[in-house]
Amino acid sequence: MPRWINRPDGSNWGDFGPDDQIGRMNWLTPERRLAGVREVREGIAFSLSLPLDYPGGQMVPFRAPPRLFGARDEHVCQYNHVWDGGGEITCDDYVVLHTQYSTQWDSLAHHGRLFDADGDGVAEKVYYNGYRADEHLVGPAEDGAVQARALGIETLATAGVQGRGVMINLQAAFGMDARPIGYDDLMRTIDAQQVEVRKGDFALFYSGYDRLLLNMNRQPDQARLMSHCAMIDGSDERLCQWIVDSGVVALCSDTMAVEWLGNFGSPDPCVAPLPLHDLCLFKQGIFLGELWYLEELAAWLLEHNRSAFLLTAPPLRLPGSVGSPLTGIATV
Ligand code: UVW
Repeated sequence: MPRWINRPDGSNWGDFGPDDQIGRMNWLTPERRLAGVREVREGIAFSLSLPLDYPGGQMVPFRAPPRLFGARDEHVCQYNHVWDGGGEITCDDYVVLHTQYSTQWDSLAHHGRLFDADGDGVAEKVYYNGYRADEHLVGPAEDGAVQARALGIETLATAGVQGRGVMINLQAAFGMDARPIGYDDLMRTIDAQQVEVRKGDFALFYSGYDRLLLNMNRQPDQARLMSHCAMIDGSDERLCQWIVDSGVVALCSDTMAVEWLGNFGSPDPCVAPLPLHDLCLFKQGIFLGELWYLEELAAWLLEHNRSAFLLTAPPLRLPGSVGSPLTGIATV
């Protein structure tokens, strides 16, 4: 039985094969990686991760900062532990880590919707390419355990996340005020900054949110964050069409959600809270990278009148997880 008979309007389900789980990342070919390598001229590398205990606190109530513990068996904690005999000491630890707390990749399992994929007249919970809640995205069990048996982040980890990145510097174009960026604003910025976006690229959007957060020193001021920074607006249909047509394999930014959050929490049921998540993760298989640290890379590129670089940004190969921290590297 096929997983779906109906595919959502504007989706590419099935175009990369009936069992595809990486969507547009299929366009990250050896040729596209070589195009990324050709952007390396100086050998300077930029780390693109925040410290993973940022933003600090619980801006999203169900996401908490990482907590480290000493690893132990029933007898002893292996932390500052002196071995019997020669006086050697060892430390082992483990971490309780919300995979989407800080700098992260969203897998295609992060966001789905109620949709009648099997054509029986009843909407069911489905994800990219018709993968289903309970059958493929399993849980939560009584003890809270969950597992993505399809679309988990390991699908991205094994896709070889290295290619040509392009920076679109919204902060340089629009400053630090909160502003939804639609198609016209985006085209003006791309032209002014001479950004050449090609099929198979990673598109990075810099807003200045990372610096705001870092200056808050793990005590994020939500109201201040919400009243700052330009972000791309998924309610603009022409902008969405540009994302589809551009051929990019991922959208990444230094903000919480990549997209403008002005409609999030609207009581109007016709207003989609996260339209870009819907377009990218559910319909098109375009991965989203959030809360990346982009400040130094964006400044360097601006100063050197450049916008393209080699991006190397694999997630953890953590089977069954719907997201992952990462420490991406941009090489210019
Ligand atoms: C938001 O937090 C709104 O986005 P995400 O769930 O993708 O992190």
